[in-house]
Amino acid sequence: MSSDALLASDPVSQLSLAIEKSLGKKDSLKAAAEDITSQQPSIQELISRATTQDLYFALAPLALKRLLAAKEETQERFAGRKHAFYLSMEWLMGPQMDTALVASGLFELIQKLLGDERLQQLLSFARDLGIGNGGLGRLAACYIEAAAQQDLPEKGYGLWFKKGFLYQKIGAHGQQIEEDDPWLETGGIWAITQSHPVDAQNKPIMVRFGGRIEVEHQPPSPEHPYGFEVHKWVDTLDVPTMLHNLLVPSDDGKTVLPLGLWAVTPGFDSQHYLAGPVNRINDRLYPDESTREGKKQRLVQEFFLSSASVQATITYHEKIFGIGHLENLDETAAMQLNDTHPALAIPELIRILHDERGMGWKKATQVVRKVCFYTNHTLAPEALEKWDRNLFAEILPRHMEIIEGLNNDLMQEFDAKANADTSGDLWTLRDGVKLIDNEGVHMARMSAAFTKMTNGVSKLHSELVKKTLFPGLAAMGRTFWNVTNGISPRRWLQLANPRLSHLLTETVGDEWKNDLGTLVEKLEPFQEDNVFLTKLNAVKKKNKKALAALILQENGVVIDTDALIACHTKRLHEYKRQALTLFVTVAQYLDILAHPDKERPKLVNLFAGKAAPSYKYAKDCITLINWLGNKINNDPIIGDKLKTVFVSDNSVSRTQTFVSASDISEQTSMAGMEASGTGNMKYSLNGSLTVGTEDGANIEIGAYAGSDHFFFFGLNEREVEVIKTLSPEEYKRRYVEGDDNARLRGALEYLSQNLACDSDPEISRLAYMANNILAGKDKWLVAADFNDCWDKHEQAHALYLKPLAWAKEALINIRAGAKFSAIGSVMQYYEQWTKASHDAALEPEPAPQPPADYVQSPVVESQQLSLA
Ligand code: NBG
Repeated sequence: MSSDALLASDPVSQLSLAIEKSLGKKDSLKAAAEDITSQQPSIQELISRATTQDLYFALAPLALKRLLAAKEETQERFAGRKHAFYLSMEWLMGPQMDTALVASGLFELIQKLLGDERLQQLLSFARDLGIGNGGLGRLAACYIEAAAQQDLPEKGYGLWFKKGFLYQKIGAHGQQIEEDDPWLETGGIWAITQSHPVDAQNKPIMVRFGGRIEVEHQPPSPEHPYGFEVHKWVDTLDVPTMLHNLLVPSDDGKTVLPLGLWAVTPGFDSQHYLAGPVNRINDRLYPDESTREGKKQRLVQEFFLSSASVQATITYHEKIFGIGHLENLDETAAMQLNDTHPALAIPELIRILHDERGMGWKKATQVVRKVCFYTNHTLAPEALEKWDRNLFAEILPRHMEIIEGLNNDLMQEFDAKANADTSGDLWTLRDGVKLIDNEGVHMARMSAAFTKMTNGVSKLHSELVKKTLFPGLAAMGRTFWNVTNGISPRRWLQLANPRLSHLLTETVGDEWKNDLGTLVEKLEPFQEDNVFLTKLNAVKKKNKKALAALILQENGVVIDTDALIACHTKRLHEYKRQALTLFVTVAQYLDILAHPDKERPKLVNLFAGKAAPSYKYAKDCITLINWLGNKINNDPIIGDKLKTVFVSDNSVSRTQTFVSASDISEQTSMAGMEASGTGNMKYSLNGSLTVGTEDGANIEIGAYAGSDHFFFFGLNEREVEVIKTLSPEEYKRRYVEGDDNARLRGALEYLSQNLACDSDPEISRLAYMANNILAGKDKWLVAADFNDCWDKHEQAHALYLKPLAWAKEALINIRAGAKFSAIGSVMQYYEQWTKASHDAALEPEPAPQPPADYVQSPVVESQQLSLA
């Protein structure tokens, strides 16, 4: 039997060989399409016999083969150029088949072969890749896509997680159930394995853990008249690496960027005391860190990502400049640290430069400060990573020393600055600069102090990062700047909303596909064009049908496609205040019962999002939403006037369906807490009106739309600071008691009473969520913002009753959303990444000073770091 025939013995191979053969014979896709069609009936027969799964596994390799060739070409073209190495713990990439078919040029052919319905089945067949979770992971994905579109040399690095983050199901009480995400079964096919990544000396890239430090005293020499100490990291657990590469293409498939996901080489086995966490490096994203073991697990994962990526970065440079020539590392590399998960890249780079390549300490820190960049994505104290010193020293003893060294340098620098400051004000900021204190080893401070610059992700957030998070470092002259987040137009308009894309292209041409911002001006004339506005409403209605089908399938609830759909979809967190939307929903329910004849649109309140497995409140919130949904959706008096659903297992794919069908985007965080948000941009770009606080990028979206076209509500960040200082009694008096707060009290009391008497203890337990607020215990100021939030919903509902007026507002918000293209944001980063290489030369190492305990003769001594 020939190998072809052997291969072709299963339906997947038969199909893929048949299509490949035709493609191979023809030099144009059109000709190939004709050829394939002329092979009929055989190929059509194959297709009609194939399951969606067969199609998926037959087509993915065909697309991938083309992308791989394009990746090789891209890499050749970029050889020698400065690269941005983008380090991120998570990448929320979303579906792969759609972009792969488009970029490989196969989309139209496959569409022709399969027809629309089967094509849709194919595109939605697989689970999204399980290597990401939320905000910063989706941002990384949008940015690498944008970099590919712009033909920029970027390489992404992350980790491979076999069990993903979590597969969310909903249990009998309405609670979140967490299962392993089986994404690999379908998603693994998109990764191309590189089994033995090597460095510029052809040695395998290994990541080291544990061990101890040996201090060697070197004898005096002309360069070092007093001798010097070498700190050797020995007896380490050396872990071999491999890479799973995903390919991120531009639409035209001419640029394909690699996203390398590090993994421990299979078969690695050890009896070392760190073997447990090392063996679990590729298990799951964000393991529960409420225990010491969990923390250890995360630190091990973070170092694995950081170290391997730093080594790969150095490899790229040394292949160009030779081993050890690293003073000009910034000519070939900018390393973007996406939050602090990869912050260990800083001490690891210093270790390699200083310990392994013999560069002076001062020079090494300067190189790091030219190469590394840091993006902060949160002000939430619990999310700012701090490591316990002992735990850190146990896993990374040499890095602990390096950070101690950095801390000494930093505090000396601070003290010099403070001494020179005549006002004396600086001293109050000193404690906030320390890299190590009672709380542990501060990753965010280290990142802001020892990178070239730090950015926040919206104007407000960047200001707060500088003023409230790092005031000491700002006073020392560290660079802080802002890049407001952006979203990928390909993912969040073209693929998420083909109907709207089509309408826009038909109306103003397709320039927006490359330059989203052009929609701002081009669409303006259509704000008064009723024909266009009617079409816009028709698009939304069709998209609602797809959403209704999803809700029916997932929740068994029928929704009316004329209803106003309000979406609150994002990770569950107290500061994001899903609870506020939930209380407003209760109030809407009670209002309908009390005033059944009031004129109002039918409403659907949709929630989606995952809660971290150890985050109890967030999980309770999910249970409560489902409990409430059950009550409302089954209340015959309510009928289809109000529906409330929680759609499980939120993902990029699901969010695409939500944003395309939504009317109201709920962005209800307590002001000052949401760094930026990108969901707010996605919903706006697809024509939702926002009910939101003055927080994160809401402020900028609202400014572009105009505040009359944006339902801002609640306290702003400065007011929040004031209200937070009220006593619980005063807070309660103002925001819970009295006639003004009757609606909120009604909702809370309804919850409190109905929950308390529920026979299911899992439900009655939840009464605390209402009772706390009734008692004035309201850290996230839900009560303070409730009335305004209610009012803005009422205004929105009234507007929705006038379809053309509503469509006009939707269009204004599409134009505002068009200001937030990831391409614009990436270009801002790129300008800074490439600027770095034109900086001044490194300062020389300071002249050696005799150490206090200077001794003439060299001695070797070994010292075990205390790990108590
Ligand atoms: C999130 C913020 C969002 C922001 C994204 C992307 C983390 C730690 N933070 O407001 O909560 O939009 O980052 O910047 O994921």
